[in-house]
Amino acid sequence: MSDLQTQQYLFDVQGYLVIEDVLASEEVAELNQRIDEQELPVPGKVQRFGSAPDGAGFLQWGKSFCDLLDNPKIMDILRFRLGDCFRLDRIYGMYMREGMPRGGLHADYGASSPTSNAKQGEYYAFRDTEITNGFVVVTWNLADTGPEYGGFCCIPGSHKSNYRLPHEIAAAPEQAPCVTLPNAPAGSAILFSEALTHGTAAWNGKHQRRSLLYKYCVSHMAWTSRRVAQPRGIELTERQKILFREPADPYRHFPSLF
Ligand SMILES: O=C(O)CCC(=O)C(=O)O
Ligand SMILES: [Fe+2]
Repeated sequence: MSDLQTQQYLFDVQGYLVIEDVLASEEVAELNQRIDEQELPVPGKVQRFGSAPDGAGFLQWGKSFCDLLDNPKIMDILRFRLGDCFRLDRIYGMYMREGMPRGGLHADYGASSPTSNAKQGEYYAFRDTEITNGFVVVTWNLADTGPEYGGFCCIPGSHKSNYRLPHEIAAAPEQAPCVTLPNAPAGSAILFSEALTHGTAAWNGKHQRRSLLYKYCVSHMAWTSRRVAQPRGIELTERQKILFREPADPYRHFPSLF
């Protein structure tokens, strides 16, 4: 799926996109090795590692983590949803071992978001000025995820839903045919809109799940009042530095990344 037009179409229709083979196996191995060196606790109740804010999180662990920030194979796709001016809002890693349970389905924007005033089963008109998908996540898979193993799951197209997620689906997503677990081998990137109803499926893989999540939003928006810090002692490009800027009006107070 290399054609940009096809990627744009599918991202818009599905609310997510899997791009395979973005990272070579050597790059995946290098990132995994850096993570091994951290000697993280065995995943259990804690599923996250290297989070920021505060600090620089896993970006501090090496240049290879910083190079993912604006990997050329994802920048033009991020542009579809976020325009020319966007910033890095949060990052964290996710790791899981066999037998770890699922998380709840959720969406941060749109009808099913906690802040939406959509009522159960009642038509919900989106206001023109409401930002329903100004927030995009890029999940870098350092291990295979998919229907056989678990990992990221979602309801394709739900970012355009007019109704709240029904309780029946939220209570047992593993039994709901509308919930998809996209096949995303190591080295692939999953991009998704935070308006999409999504979650974490239980982990059944013998191998450890390892994903790095980079969360971007339009330049004039922020999820949190805290900021991801630039890593110390690692040279960033001018474009990478833009991603760490404070929220501001696009073009006038926040430069284009392109
Ligand atoms: O990849 C996953 O397991 C889902 C992560 C998630 O819920 C999120 O990034 O908002
Ligand atoms: Fe989420």
